[in-house]
This record gives sequence, C-alpha cells and structure tokens, in this order.
Amino acid sequence: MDLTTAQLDFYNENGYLVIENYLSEKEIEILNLELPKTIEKDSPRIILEDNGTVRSIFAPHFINETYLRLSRLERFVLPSRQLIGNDIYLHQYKINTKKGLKGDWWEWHQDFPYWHIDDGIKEPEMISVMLYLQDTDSSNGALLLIPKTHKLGIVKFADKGPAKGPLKYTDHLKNRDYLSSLNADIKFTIDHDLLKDLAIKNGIVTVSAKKGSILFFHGNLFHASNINLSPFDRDAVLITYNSINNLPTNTENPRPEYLVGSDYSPIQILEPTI
Ligand code: 6CS
Ligand code: FE
Repeated sequence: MDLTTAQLDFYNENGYLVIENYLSEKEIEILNLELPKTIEKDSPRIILEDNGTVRSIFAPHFINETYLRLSRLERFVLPSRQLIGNDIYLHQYKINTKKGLKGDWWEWHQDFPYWHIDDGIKEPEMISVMLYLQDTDSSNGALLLIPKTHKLGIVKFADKGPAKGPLKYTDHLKNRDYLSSLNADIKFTIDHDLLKDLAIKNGIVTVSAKKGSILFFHGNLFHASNINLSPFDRDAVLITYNSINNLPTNTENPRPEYLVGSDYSPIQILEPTI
C-alpha cells in the first residue's frame, strides 16, 4: 500500500506521480453508476458551466455512501499520509465532470493560492488525489502540468483585469462569492510570461491515462485542462487531504464546508475497497 522510495523520489522532484490500474474495473464501474446519485438539483455544491451542464460536484460524500467510502480508501489515505508526513483530514472533495462536447477549460493555475488566500491555510502540506473515471487523453481534456513548479511557492498571478460583467449563473446566486474560484473564469491564474519561461525550461506534460488511474499532485504545481472537444466524457474525482497541523484560519468569512471540510480529526477508518 505504501509508495516505494522511487515513487516518493519522483513525486518530491516533479510534484506529481501517476499510477495506472490503481482501482479495479469493477470499482470504477460502481463509481460511475453512483455518480448521478451525488447530484442534488439547485444545491450550491453543484457548479454549472455556462451551457448548463455540470462542471463540478462538491462534497459528493455528503449524500452518497460509496463516495464517502472512497474518501477513506486505504490506497488513498496511506500514500497521502506518506507524502504529507503527518496525519491527514479531508479538506476538499469534488467530481470534475468534463462532459463530451460541453466541458469547459481550467486555465493555468496553482490550487494552493485558493486554499491559502480564501481559506487561510498556512502551508502547502496538502495533496490532491485525482482518480480517472474514464479513459483520458488530449482529445477529451486531460490535465496538463509543468513538472517541478511545485518548488516555486505561490507565483505571480496573471492580470485578469476587472471581473467580466455580471455572473452568468443567476440560479446560483447563493454561492456567488465563491464562483470566481470554481468556474471557467477563475481569479488566480498564472502570469503568462512566467508560464512561458517554465514551459520552455521544464516542458508540458499531458497526463493521459486509462480509467482507474490515479494522479497525486502538489498544491503549487502548475496545471490546466482544455475544453472537451470529444464526444466522450472525462469525469474525474479529486480529493484533497491536508495535514491536521495545517488547518484553515479564515474564521472571518469562512467558505462553506462543501469547499473546506469541517471534520479536522485524523482519518482513522480505512476502507480496503469501495
Ligand atoms: O477554490 C478552490 O478551492 C478550488 N479552485 C481551484 C481553481 N482549484 C482548487 C480548488 O479546487
Ligand atoms: Fe486545480
């Protein structure tokens, strides 16, 4: 269950690690069958694309037992504890559904700035675990990343200018304050000159992999994904674990628990399978 020294070395050097055939065909089949049961109509947990299709389903474990067990999977928790070097709790849980011909892009960004600035988490002692629910490649919007950028800390943001007019999701006014962290026009993206420098230096990796594959990646790693121009869905589960010694400190205007978790006790229950 634990990662090998070679895997740990690769992650520490590059900021990510891909392992194929991590969950079985059967487990992936169950997760795909259960996916529609994680959607509550009109819930703020559900983020829509401009075209009305679902972009993200946050906190699927709130209403689905199978996805709750997935968040406690031994094959997720033990390696994440190893990579963080401490006991962990679940910080954020989402299913990013990039539907065929409908799913929008994610501009180049780092994740940690959102957790540091929006949630007040001090250090990037965090790990995101991305599970592929379908075969994924460049045609259906596979994640792109620039290796080694996790070592740069929070980098200079692109100047996106004033917010682009009124929000397009009138039916989601309840979470209007958070959409610029979650929609296809996210507020903290990477300065383009810096992005070009690092792309020339370290290259861009397209993380194509079969369903059942897993990607562990660091909160400061540069990453993005394209719109899905194929007719094939690209759904992925993303679970972010955080060290129990690195809790959110934003008590002024904390984001809701479907974005920042609420149970800060160390994950003890470990599921051998979903
Ligand atoms: O705001 C957040 O927590 C989310 N937003 C982005 C762009 N990445 C990290 C996280 O999923
Ligand atoms: Fe991200």
